[in-house]
Amino acid sequence: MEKLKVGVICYPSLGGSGVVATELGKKMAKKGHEIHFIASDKPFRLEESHSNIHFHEVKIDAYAVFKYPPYDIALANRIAGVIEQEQLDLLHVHYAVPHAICAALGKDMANSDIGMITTLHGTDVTILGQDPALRNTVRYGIQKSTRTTAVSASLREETLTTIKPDREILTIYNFIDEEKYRPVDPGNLKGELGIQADEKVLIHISNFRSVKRIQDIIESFSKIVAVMKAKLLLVGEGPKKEEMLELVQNLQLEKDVIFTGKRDDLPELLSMSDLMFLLSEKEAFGLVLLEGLACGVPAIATNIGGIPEVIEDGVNGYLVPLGDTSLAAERAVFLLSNEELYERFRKNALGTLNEKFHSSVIVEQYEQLYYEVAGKK
Ligand code: GMT
Repeated sequence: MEKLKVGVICYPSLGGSGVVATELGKKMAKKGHEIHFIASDKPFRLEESHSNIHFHEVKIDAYAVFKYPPYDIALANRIAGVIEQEQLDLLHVHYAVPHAICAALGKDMANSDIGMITTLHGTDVTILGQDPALRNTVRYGIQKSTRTTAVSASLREETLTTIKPDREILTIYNFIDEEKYRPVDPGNLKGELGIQADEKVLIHISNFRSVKRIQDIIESFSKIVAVMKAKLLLVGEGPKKEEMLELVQNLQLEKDVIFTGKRDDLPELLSMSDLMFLLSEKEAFGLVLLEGLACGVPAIATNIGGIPEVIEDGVNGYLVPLGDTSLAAERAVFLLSNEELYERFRKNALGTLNEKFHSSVIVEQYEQLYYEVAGKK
């Protein structure tokens, strides 16, 4: 089969959409395709180089005439340049706003009719798409795309209902790198973090945005730690961190809640954890759940968005209604106190990735779509 030249547009910073874009690009490069990342920074997981991977930086200069640096225009201009210079076969755009619009503009600037795929990741639809000022922009981006995908059936449904595009939307689930995320030996990590051998470890990993409702996790943990020996690891950085530090102080939980900051050793941290918490109010998929499951960590998660497509209630975790911190605590205590049940959940967690979320399955789905959109075989 002919190899393709693909332009990939994504947010390079910490976040699931950037991770998925990067991991997919790496897998496609290994399959022999030429992948051109076009972004404001090198995507943060693009650490290893591969001869099929290229990075085209979008430089955004500040000019006195602009109140805000014109990221969108600079990106469109760079996309146009790369289409022409590299003779791309297609574009794969992650996150609708503004990326799909920039890609459409870039194609127009280059006078190009190459196909373009837009992958919707979540808040591009569930938050930006709710804003009347942006809804038409999201719809425009979808209409300009040859094909649009959503990372869960729930996000697909929500897009069809709220954005009402007159285009089909395909569900292609997220995936993770199974070679990296698997049960590993955490060494003395527990000791280094001041966790005793007989304490259960609960973990939450996120960008600490308000949508993650970390206050619910802390509240739920306060009920758990009242009845069993446990520590809560809060991994990541973000706008809500200060407020969460304060809440922990107010609840006098400083001894048992550990803020680790951003960490690179996620497989080790997950491998020493017993249970993941994700109590978000919106979550199109919840990539971090897959990372946890792959390391054998079941989850307590909210019954919203795409989460029920990843966590099966009573199988690889428990689902709870948004804001029900008592039920979240009750389920956690029940699972952590019952060894046999826990072992079953852990086994099921590890098995979750064998079928519908395996990278080989998902990469194949994207590759087929790439060929279809590029009009090549
Ligand atoms: O939309 C966001 O909040 C950011 C975005 C990201 O770039 O991490 O997260 C979304 O995309 C991820 C990857 O597809 C999903 O795993 C997250 O569930 C989704 N976040 C939300 O829907 C809140």
